[in-house]
Amino acid sequence: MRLKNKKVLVLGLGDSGRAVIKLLQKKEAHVSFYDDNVKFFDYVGFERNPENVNWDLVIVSPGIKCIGNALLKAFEDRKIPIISELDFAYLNCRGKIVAITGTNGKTTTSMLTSKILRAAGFKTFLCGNIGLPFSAICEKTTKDSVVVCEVSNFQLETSKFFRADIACVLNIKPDHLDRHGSFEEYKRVKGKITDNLRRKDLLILNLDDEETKRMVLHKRFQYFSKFRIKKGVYVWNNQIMCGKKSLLSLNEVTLRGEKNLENVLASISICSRFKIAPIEYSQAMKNFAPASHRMQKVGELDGVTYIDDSKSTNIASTIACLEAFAGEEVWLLLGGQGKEIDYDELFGKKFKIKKVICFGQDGKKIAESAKKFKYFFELFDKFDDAVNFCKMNSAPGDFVLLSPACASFDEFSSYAERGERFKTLIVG
Ligand code: UMA
Repeated sequence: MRLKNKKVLVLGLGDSGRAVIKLLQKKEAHVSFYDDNVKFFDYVGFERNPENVNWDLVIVSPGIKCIGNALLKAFEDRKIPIISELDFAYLNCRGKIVAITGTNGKTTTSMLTSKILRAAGFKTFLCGNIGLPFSAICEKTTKDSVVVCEVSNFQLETSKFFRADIACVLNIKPDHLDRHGSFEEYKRVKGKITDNLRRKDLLILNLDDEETKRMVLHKRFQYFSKFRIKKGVYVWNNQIMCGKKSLLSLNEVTLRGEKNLENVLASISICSRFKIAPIEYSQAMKNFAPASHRMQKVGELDGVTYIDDSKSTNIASTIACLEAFAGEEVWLLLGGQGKEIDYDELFGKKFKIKKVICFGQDGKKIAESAKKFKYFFELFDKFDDAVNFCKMNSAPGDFVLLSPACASFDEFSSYAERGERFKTLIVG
């Protein structure tokens, strides 16, 4: 992508914006940025009135909402090209791209996929929503490298060009409705992952998910399933099969819960396109630890087990966690900044929960729903008080799950910070 001497505006100065700026500077573009909260940045100018400049290109960070954005509308009206950070990275990438999206499980699947590919000798880059912007690594790729990119709806929203050689959609459940406005719109944006697929590209879908099973938006697609199916990757006779070939025994899957099994099936579906020997799957699975704050045991205190699932920021993810711990005596820490989601869906499932501990901005709404379904509950304003209550009142053999179904931004800068705070309150 040639941008020498072109006037380029970068919107948002987070990790994505900074990676984009770095690459633009290498390309000798005239770079400026605009950010609602940052007014100064070494080496690059803050643009006070960006709407008045005739930009050659505008590149948008994922955190910036596009619908109803007056600045972007002004650029659009003036026919100034606008692309997403994901597009920009894609246009500067030389390797094969594996794009993994879905409401939940993206990070685990991306990590496991890259681990298997690396173990099998592929030059693999892991990037995207997982934390390292695609723009930070795209220039390092060569024809023989594979980029495993975790793709979020926020990244897809403004994307026009992004295309994957293999695209995988794990599941679609209501999430980020505060940004997208409705589940229909959320689904539409998710579907954008298929927009630019070429005939030879592959779309991998979860047959066990109500939404993704209907998402056959591309001719060349393949399903995976926890049940026996004729084609694709599936479970049969305690084995993970690809067609007629067994690739991994279920006994070797160390991750807990049905949803994690789906993540493993998705990874194997992707990697099976790279003709990898079964032994590589076993090896990769053997030492695979999911990222922090995902159903992670943080410690045991007075016989009580504490689980950090702070990454569960929507109901579907919390449901998956509760399913994984079914049969245990569970205290559920639920709350934070809500995403305009109805909690009746969770409580209506009649999970066995000893007590629901509600906290944060959405605490009251959660408590009302818990009450409606006759659960015992407690309500706290602050996260710390909620956790301390569990510490004081739980009994040996109990499990305390932090699986909040909400974003963390009412009290923390990220779900990771919330998870770390939980850990500190438990193990010091
Ligand atoms: N900003 C504005 N105006 C706005 C919104 C933001 O000026 O309306 C500015 C902020 O002041 C800030 C900058 O934009 O300076 C932040 O940009 P950003 O929100 O795009 O954040 P990045 O640091 O670039 O991180 C992004 C992803 N963040 C979001 O999508 C919100 C990270 O995903 C991702 O890891 C990173 O790019 C690298 O690819 C985080 C996330 O929360 C983990 N993702 C959501 C999720 O997983 O649910 C989608």
